[in-house]
Amino acid sequence: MATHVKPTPSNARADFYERIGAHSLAPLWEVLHNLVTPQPVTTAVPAMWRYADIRGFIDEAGELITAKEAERRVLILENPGLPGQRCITTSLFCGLQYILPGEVAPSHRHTQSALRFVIEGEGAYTAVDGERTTMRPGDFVITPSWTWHDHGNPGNTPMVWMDGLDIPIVRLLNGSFAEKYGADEQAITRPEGDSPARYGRGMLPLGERPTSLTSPVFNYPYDRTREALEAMRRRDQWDPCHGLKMQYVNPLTGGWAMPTIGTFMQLLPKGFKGAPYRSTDGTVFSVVEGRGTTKVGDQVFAWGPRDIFVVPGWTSHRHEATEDAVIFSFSDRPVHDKLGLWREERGRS
Ligand code: 1HN
Repeated sequence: MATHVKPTPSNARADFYERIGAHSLAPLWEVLHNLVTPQPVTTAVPAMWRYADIRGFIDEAGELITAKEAERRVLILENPGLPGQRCITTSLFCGLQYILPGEVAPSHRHTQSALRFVIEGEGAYTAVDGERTTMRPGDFVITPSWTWHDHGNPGNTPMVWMDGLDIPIVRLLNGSFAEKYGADEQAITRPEGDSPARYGRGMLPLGERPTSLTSPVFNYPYDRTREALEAMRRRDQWDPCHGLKMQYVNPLTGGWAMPTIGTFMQLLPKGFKGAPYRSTDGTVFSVVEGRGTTKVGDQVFAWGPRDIFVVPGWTSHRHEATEDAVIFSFSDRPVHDKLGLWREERGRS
């Protein structure tokens, strides 16, 4: 396949293609090498959104439209290589959502799964299926497919979080359903803290079996994540490419927390110089603490807290940290896993 020779054009062939085209037929031999490539090919490109460069636009959006009118006041992080496609990789959506004190983003549900990763501010809550969780910076919060969800900010600071959704995956499968709840806020049926008590303490209600493909823990708070990384760093378990990288799991299955999106938190110690790495899943990184650089393809992104960058699938990258750095990331790896498509390659740039 690597040394494919394009068929020689001829008038007879061109005429044939035109005639069969009128019958919704096309010759595979003209396009085979584009359909079945020797390696992954994507027009998505590496890109970075420096928080300081875009924060002003988030404020402006807050003056232009309310959360209620917008339904979700989100600025889409659109991959420059996928113009108009409203996604950050070919399989994932990413946006920054803004909710001001006193606002409510009205309740709805959809078949797309969503994650929130809190970037700035605190005190807003998200409600999922009758339970609220209050969000703080660094928290990873899940909205499972087809669950009612609304957000509110009863506090006094504006909040910004990153939204990650599997919109392009659901679109590919033509599986989008959505509906509005009919009131701004859904009925609350369980006290805040119920889900972490049942599922977030390394214990489970006796005999409980999974009833959903998504983790029942819907907020993985940053203080616990950070504590785990800090405790682990005392031992020598650094990966040459990833530093100390943890995946978020569903305690009922031990598998991914979400069926379509893999989520991770990694610690790169000051002075870390990572080896080159690539894998088939495309990854969005959101820096929580520290500074460093990531070389992605031919570009070097110098990052600091709250910056977001994207590494498309099968694109070689290497991290370096000039300070202790903590980075959240999400990717389409669970889908690759389930379909037997996931591959990685270490050490080659
Ligand atoms: C959505 O429902 C939320 O619920 C955020 O907060 C971002 C992007 C596209 C479609 C639906 C939310 C979204 C979204």
